[in-house]
Amino acid sequence: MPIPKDTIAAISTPLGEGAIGIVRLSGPDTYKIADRIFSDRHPEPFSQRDSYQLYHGFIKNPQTAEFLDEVLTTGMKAPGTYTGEDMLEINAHGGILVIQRILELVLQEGARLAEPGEFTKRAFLNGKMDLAQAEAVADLIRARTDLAKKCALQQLEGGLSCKLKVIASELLDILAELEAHIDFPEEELPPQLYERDIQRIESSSRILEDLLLSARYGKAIREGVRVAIIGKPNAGKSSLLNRFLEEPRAIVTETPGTTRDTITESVSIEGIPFLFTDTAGIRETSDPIEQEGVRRTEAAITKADMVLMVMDSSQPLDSQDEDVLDTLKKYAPSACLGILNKSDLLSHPVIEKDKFQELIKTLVPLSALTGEGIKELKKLLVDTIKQGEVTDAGGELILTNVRHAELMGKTLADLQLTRESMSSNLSPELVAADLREALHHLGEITGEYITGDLLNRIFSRFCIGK
Ligand SMILES: Nc1nc2c(ncn2[C@@H]2O[C@H](COP(=O)(O)OP(=O)(O)OP(=O)(O)O)[C@@H](O)[C@H]2O)c(=O)[nH]1
Ligand SMILES: [Mg+2]
Repeated sequence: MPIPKDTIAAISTPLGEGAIGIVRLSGPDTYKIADRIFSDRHPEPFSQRDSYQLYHGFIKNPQTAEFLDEVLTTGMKAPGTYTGEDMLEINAHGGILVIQRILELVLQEGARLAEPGEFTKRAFLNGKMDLAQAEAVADLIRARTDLAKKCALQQLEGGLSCKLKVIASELLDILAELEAHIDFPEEELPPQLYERDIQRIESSSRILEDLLLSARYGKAIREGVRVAIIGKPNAGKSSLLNRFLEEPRAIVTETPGTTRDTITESVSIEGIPFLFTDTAGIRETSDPIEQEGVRRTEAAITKADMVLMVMDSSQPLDSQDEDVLDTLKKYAPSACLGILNKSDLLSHPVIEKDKFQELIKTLVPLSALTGEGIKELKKLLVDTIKQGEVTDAGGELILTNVRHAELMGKTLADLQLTRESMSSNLSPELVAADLREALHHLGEITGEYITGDLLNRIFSRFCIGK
């Protein structure tokens, strides 16, 4: 993609009343515009001042001499800037009107209104960061939990790019060797030509596989984990929701059938957002309101990433529990935990594990009333999401971007093909073609190989002014 030659401008702070609003410019005409609209007591023009200094002064319309605002302005000279171009930041008073008028003025003086993410796009095009890093900027702005923020920062600092660079350079080495062999006639090729290369490709694949495994956890961090709390009436579902929230959000009574509608609330556990949905108890009923409630319960199960089936462990399992199990069987959710509630009451009956085994691997005793066992359940929820895939969320790199995960999957498939071609002792030409595909997909993650369309799509996710 060609590097743009025009100058862009945008309001970089949220629109609304605030103490300060910032108008940002980037591009070759930045200082020319600054010289025309900014004035203060210094005699030399703004363009001759030092970079990264804050100047107090005034914004005036040079065509009408109208005074717009008293501001603090910073100029930053290329190439040592965010975009790699000349940049200007005008800190004005934060009213909607003031800041809009300053933007209009810089547009009148020759700047163009920036598209969403265009500043960061320029940073990418000018080689200030690769695409994976640029995408991390958007993730950082959107981060809602500390962990999401940490993952985005790690990616922004080049954590992912660095790993991918090591792999790419290893693959390029192999490719260079293959290309050296291409001109040899077949019979002169050494036996076991590929033996070492197969091993090298396997170890690169392993790194990619590990990263790809972390993507599931990354999705949880980004979008939250949907957990449906289901069970027969009166099992203690609403009590469990309230226990997670540590507040009496849902109505709890001793009358079976209390909850009629689903209630969803979010709770952050170890930095992962969980969205818990309390549901109406599942049972055969002729009450149309309760029937609709049960229908909504079933919808919640289909949407859930994980299901908690709550049972009243103070009583033997009954036909209503069997009905719940039948419903579960129908929707077969991927992860399901059994909650043996009311553990504070006496007479723990032996739960017939066989009945569950197919659907529920783990049974957790707890008391939603006293809170006993809830800590263990929370830990289990987090572990189920991690599933041993990420041993230490603090240190490991976690893949949070769907685009990256897809491309990594493609790269791995290409590497698998390359390995197979090598094992079948195909000619270096053919093996090289497979390997080139892998490098291409890898390069799409960091933006080495990328089309203008895709770039536009990626940056349109950004906010204006970033
Ligand atoms: N002893 C004891 N009682 C509990 C426990 N959990 C819930 N209960 C009681 O069981 C009754 C039903 O609790 P809810 O939380 O309303 O049960 P539910 O599953 O939401 O019921 P429905 O909304 O009617 O389907 C209430 O009287 C609760 O106080 C527990 O762990 N121990
Ligand atoms: Mg309830």
